Amino acid sequence: MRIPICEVTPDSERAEVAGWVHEVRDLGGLTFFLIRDRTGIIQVTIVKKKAPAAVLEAAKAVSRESVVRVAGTVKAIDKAPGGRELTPETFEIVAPCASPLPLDVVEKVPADLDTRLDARFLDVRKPRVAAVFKVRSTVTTAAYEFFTQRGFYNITSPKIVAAATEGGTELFPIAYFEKEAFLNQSPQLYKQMMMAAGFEKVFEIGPIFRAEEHNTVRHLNEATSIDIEVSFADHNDVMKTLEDLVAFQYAAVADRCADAIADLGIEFEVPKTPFPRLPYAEAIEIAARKIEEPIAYGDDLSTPAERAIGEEMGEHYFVVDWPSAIRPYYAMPYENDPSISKSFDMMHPRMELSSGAQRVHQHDLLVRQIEAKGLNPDSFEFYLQPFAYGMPPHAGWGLGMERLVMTMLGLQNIREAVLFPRDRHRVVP
Ligand code: AMO
Repeated sequence: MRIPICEVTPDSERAEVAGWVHEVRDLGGLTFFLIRDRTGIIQVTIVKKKAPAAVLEAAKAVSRESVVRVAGTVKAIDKAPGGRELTPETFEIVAPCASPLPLDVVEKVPADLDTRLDARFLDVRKPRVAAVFKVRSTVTTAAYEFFTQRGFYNITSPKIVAAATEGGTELFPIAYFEKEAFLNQSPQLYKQMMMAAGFEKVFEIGPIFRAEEHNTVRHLNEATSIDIEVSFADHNDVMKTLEDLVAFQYAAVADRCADAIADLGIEFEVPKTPFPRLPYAEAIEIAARKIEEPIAYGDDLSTPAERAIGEEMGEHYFVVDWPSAIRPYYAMPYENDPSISKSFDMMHPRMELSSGAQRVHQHDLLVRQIEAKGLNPDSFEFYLQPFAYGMPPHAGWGLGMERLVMTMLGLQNIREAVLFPRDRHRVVP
């Protein structure tokens, strides 16, 4: 019976493995194969004088990256990967691989990101690339565990919607029978409506769509957002939940993904909580001191500003107390100074990872804030209605999955954290 390659040890007597032909080295009388599955690599050694004829025939015919199934005896060998090798009694070609390969899986020939993404299924065969997705899988699973432990309901909100959530122009229109509809930018309105439904603590991990034209290393047109909303909570409560989640996800990766971290060759540290809270006004002062371009109170944090502040902070941190003028209509203003809102961004030194706020839960104030942003309350009727029927105070945030994984693993481009990224130029594969 086939076993995962990682389970073949120097003490094993026999083993049957299946996987891809990673490398072939023919030394005349000896041929070495490296066979790879998702758990590891094993050396298969064929001594031409001793091997059965059928094994020799298959070994001669097989091309790199073909799928093979090999069974035989195991011997401890110091120099081989994992300290053992397999001498095959049977060697079956399960699925041949055409050549030449569009992409070199052993990375002897480096490929640019576009070539890699064009042949993504082959690219992900590289252990170093597969490691990213093993980590991402753990980051996702850990989030489900965290929220389940804390009594959150998992919700799924519609991705086909009629109104903009964030009020911007970043919407993808779609043909929806005789109407126009859009791909949703954020579960924002729906997770808030579930507070009126009495769910108290909800989370969703799902796609968000943003028709942002710019092509950067940290924007996608389809991203994954980890969203929460909590009733009877304020911005401080949900900031605590956010830093706890991020630390929990890092700890899960440290605990369960040692092999992936080793494949990636990175230093991995679980961030310490609590993350510092940096008031927006102070963040602007730091940026103004450190960057060349002018920046003043009331401006958004530009990329160079984020980088300069991140350098100074050197760890995860929150920027808190943003001017209401540059936050969405749903952010709650402070009672004693409505020009500032109970909103925050959570930052990695490299970039923003999350935005959130205590929300406006009073119907009339919300209508006024929608109007103040130049939006039409009529197009938010379905959203506004619950606010008139017993909406508790609530707060929440959205955390970008790809940016979280990108910064966790020190990836240069956000596309590396997505299997099949969608950007300005890429809708295939
Ligand atoms: P915001 O628009 O700041 O907030 O998004 C929250 C987080 O989602 C990620 N993100 C993206 N990642 C990659 N590419 C994109 N185009 C992209 N857009 C967003 C980022 C960002 O910090 N409704 C609010 C959240 C809330 O208040 O609950 C919202 O969507 O990591």
